[in-house]
Amino acid sequence: MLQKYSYSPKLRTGAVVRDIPVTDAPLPYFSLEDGVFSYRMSDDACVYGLGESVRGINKRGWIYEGWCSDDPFHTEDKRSLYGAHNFLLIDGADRFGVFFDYPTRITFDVGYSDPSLLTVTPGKMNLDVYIITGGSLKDIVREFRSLIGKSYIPPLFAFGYGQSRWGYVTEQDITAVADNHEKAGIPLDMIYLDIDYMDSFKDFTVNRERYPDFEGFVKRMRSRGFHLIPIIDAAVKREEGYSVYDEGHEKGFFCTDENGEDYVVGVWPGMSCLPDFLDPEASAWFGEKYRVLTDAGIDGFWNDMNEPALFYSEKALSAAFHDIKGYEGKTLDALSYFSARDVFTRLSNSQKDYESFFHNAPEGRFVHSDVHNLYGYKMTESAMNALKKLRPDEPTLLFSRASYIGAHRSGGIWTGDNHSWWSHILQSLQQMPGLNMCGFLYTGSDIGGFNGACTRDLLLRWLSFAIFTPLMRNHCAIGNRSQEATAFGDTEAFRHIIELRYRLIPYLYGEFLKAAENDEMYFRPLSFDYEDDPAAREIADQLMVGDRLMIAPVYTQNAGGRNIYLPEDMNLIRMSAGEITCEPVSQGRHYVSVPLGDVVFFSKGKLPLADPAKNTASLDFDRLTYIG
Ligand code: MIG
Repeated sequence: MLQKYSYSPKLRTGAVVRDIPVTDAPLPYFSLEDGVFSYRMSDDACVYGLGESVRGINKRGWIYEGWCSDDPFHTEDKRSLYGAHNFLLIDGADRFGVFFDYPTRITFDVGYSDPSLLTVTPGKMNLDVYIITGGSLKDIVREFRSLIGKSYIPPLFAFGYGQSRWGYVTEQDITAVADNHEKAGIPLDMIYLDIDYMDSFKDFTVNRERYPDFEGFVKRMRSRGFHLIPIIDAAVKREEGYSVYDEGHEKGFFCTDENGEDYVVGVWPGMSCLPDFLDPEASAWFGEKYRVLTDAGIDGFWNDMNEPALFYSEKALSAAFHDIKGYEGKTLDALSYFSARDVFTRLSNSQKDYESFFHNAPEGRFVHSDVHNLYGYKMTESAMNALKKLRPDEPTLLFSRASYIGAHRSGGIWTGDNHSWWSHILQSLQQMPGLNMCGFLYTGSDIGGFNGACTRDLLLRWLSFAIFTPLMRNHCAIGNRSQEATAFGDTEAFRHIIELRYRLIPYLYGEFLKAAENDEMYFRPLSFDYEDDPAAREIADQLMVGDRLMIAPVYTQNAGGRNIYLPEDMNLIRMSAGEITCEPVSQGRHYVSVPLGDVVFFSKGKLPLADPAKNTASLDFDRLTYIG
């Protein structure tokens, strides 16, 4: 059963697609006092959900915030990451799902202040609350997903392997990636273009020194089997004579300050303006700009910096230069030195800036801080609405960094700037079910880690997990050690693992399509499939993938294997040096040896395997063998 409770929302977020009449019945489970929703959890209750966040699959014991944040340190003490996914699924004495449709900062204290209390605090009482009850955990998720609408389905090539790096600058850099993978026989479908392909970081431009014949280059790479996937940033450089800026400025399509002047912020291109994605006309205008790249043969994009991330604002920066003068010539003690240093560091993503610019939504004018979590979502929607018109015959690959529930209909997301840390393999695994609950099926993390130095063993283990994530992209930040599958000398082990991904695509893509069509989860915690098994409830480092597969990846350094739990008898499938074997394993706990370079997973029934292929286009879906 699905019930809607309404507390004077000020605008339609667009998260839900079904019109549900507001019920007169009192809100169940929660008491509501002074703008705080409280629910007393039974001792055994698990709390699932909250999409992209830190910590375990069971969210109990920590405090989270729905607040889209550009934060490149995904440590346990954080409360929010790039997405705001306000859905919880409680499974204890009561079983229910609850969605808080609220466009700005909201706090979820899941037994952090009081171990048995769940409290949810929106800043203002302008929201809708949906409560879903009845049936299994899977039934509740299905009902929620039918409320928020169908998940985005990417083209088949998006299930291939992608190589990315901030720091590939020229056409030659991209060609070298293609050559190296070809030479090593490592399958590859996508090569990503980060901000350096642009002219001075201006959206919808191409640096013609670095790509003298961009259109020809895109075509040549396509004929070799590679899709080039450029990045688009949210903010538009303020530069007279740059048509995107000129048009946006003239038509009033940028966010404005309290006086109606364009609000100017510093991001990669320097002083820039923020397209007002909440204004339907501005949204349609920005989306149409992707044409420059689709006309050049581009069929996929990633949207970045759309929390929106702000390094500083023009106003705050000039105030900071004024403030810093006050310190000059003085003898600073430690505290005043630190406050001097903070004059600049505190400028980034500041609440004060978010409170200083405005949107023109259909419902009226809103200060950004009241609608913050919709920005990335509406950018994704702007892009996909246009891409459906620009490329009507084929789906376009699209994923975003920031998101809100609703964005899952228009694109996927990646999980942002993680690190080359072993703990981040596990974190990525633990984020997947929560994201899937909220409709984000096309998702994955930066394989090998974005910041920090990746090692050969880390990349092998990370890939062994990530061959199961729909988005499978190796990406890292500028200045780091190279971490391509071709960067660590011997490439054989990498080739075998990535080849296995391609062999599994008929199963993985098939299960993905089923999950999207039937409003189901592609990745599930074991407890969703084995509700009556108390041991399954505690497993936080294994996942079900589709109907018939279970993964239990190794995520610790120098481990030669790991402990696993089988909720029922299954087949252990092992890929070792390209050879695939299968043996039955009985229900219960086991230690499984997984030498570096081997991949081990489990099946319940037959799995189709394609022949090895160098890319998705050459996969033969008619010639399958079966294993398990
Ligand atoms: O401030 O475009 O998360 O994937 O490589 C950093 C450069 C901006 C952040 C993205 C990352 C991308 C990087 N971007």
